[in-house]
Amino acid sequence: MPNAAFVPRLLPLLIAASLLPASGRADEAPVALMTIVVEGTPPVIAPVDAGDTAGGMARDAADMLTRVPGVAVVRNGAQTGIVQVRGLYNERVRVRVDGMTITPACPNHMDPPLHYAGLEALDALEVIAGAAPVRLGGDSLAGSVEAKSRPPRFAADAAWQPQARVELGYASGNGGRQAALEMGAANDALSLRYLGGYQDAGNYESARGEVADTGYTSQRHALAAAYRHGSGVWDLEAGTHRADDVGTPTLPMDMVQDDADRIRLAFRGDTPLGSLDAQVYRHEIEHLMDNFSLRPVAGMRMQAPSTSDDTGFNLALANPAGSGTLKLGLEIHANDLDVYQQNLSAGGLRQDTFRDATRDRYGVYGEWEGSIAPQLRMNAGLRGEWVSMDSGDIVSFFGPAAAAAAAFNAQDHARDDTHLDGTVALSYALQRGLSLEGALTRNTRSPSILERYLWTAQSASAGQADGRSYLGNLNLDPEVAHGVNLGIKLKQPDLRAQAGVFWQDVGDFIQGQPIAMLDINGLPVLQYRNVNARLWGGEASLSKRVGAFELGAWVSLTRGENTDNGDNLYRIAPLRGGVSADYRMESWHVGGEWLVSARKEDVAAYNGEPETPGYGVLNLRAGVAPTKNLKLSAGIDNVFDKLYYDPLAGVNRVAGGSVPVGGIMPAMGRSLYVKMDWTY
Ligand SMILES: [Cu+2]
Repeated sequence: MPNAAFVPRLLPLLIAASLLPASGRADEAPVALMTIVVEGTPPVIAPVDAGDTAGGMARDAADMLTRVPGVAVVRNGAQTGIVQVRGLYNERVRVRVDGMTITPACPNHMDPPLHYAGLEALDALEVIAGAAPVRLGGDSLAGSVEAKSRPPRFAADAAWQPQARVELGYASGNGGRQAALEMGAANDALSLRYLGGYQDAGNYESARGEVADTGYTSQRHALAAAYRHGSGVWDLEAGTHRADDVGTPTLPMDMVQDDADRIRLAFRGDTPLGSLDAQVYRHEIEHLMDNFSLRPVAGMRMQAPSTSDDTGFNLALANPAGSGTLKLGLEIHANDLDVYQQNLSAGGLRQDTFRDATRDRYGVYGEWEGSIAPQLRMNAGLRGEWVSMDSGDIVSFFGPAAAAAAAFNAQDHARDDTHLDGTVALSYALQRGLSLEGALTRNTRSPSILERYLWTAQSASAGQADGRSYLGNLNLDPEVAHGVNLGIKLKQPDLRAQAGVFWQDVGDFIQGQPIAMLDINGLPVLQYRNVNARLWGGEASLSKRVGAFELGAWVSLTRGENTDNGDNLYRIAPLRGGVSADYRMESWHVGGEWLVSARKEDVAAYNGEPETPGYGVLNLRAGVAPTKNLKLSAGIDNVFDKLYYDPLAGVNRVAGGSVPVGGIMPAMGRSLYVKMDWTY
């Protein structure tokens, strides 16, 4: 019998045109081509198990986003996926992990926020690639990505019930092994759990040979307790994350060790003031990178330790108002960042990169969503944000940097910015299942610590990986983006289709600009400056069920331009898409997908971005569920062992491997994988 659960998991799509806060789930992305559940307005998101995948072995949470229309992943290493939404990435996209805003400790973003979203606990990866409601924005320009861990499961009565879950996986392409374990017990009021995860892989094989410096090891442990009382649920979770020897071959160093600890306390429930959602958290990272542990070193042996501490508080209160719901919220986020470099070939000589740098944010918002006419729904919100930044003086520096350090220290480093953002989104139902959508947005982002306080030219660029040296700028203004989004959405029992287009104008876009100073390679240093930029594009997707067949197709196009000089913006994915077909029965399924990318020709001249050829790659998958609690899956990625290049994977900087220094990173060759998922 065909699987009756065709519904949302099949038809996903179009986060692209999700003008209203329709959310998408990418948690099952490796399974089918389209695995995002989009449920119109208001968002309805049924938790789906992220481990419930019939194929693919994700290396990090960002891996699950590569098939989401409008979303791409910028990658400098196996566990360093940086989310790109409609051409914007890094701090320009608001990414939260269990409600936490995590600031990478690495000045090259080897540890972007999703690095800390453990696969063993991941329940949903909710993506909005279009206009986001203001409650999910703040100090960012595009979309929203929220990684959510599996919520506690309470039992029906006071008797304690054991809970367990085991996941195991292996992929041949990099000898990748992963395991996840969840154990605990719950009754109707209390839930106590341990969650653990382990991942390990060697260098991967491309179609042309082993690619050096691409392995990784990481482990995570967490204890989670939840208490239910009436309509309210208290959640207390504490965890650790340890990553070791994670190669980042497109950057000058590798992530040798990255340790993070976190604790968070959350409450969700009804109160006399309304429906309350509140959380307080602390997330601490210790990061170490060097240029000699995982790769041959030609010159000086260098290392760079860093720490990043995030403390945050979020509060949201929802109440009925008129024909809809009014949400009022407060968000506080404080980051402390310290980074220094050490020259181990010169007796451990030390230079501060950032010393006692702080970046604090205070946001307040009000958002209303509801019907304003029989067929017309609206989401309208305003958000104010205050960003306060400062940096300590530079104390340690290498000899040649003495003058730059003195010049930096002579200036006042404190900077404050005020933002006023807004979103107005409308959805008009033409007929049942068919709607037109439109949204206007204004978003503001203040400069990062790197962009403001990088006082001496360094190869630190939030992971641009262009081999260039960057310099900060104390005189930067915040970026302000104005966007227009239009879309159409069709939702029928066996067919879903969506299409959307967008246009976003970014005033004071922050980009490195060549200045009259040469770096050690003889190239002009790029100093962060305010320019003007424009991004536009669109996405379309289709998902259709014919008998037991599920058919899908999607396409994404994004273009970005520096409108001051006409140059393309750097590292934006070219035209891409895919088609998929799966045959699904009650207890088994088989299927495949063909992913395609156009040649990347719209490259950025200012930092010498290389072009990449177009490609098509075939993946096959199958799965069987012999019992209700057991799922087995297997597949072959890149069936024809094709040599191809991910347009966002960067250029190799590690000598001695099959890829020359300066060569574009090839993608993984043919890889067989098997996975098991058992739940009790
Ligand atoms: Cu790093």
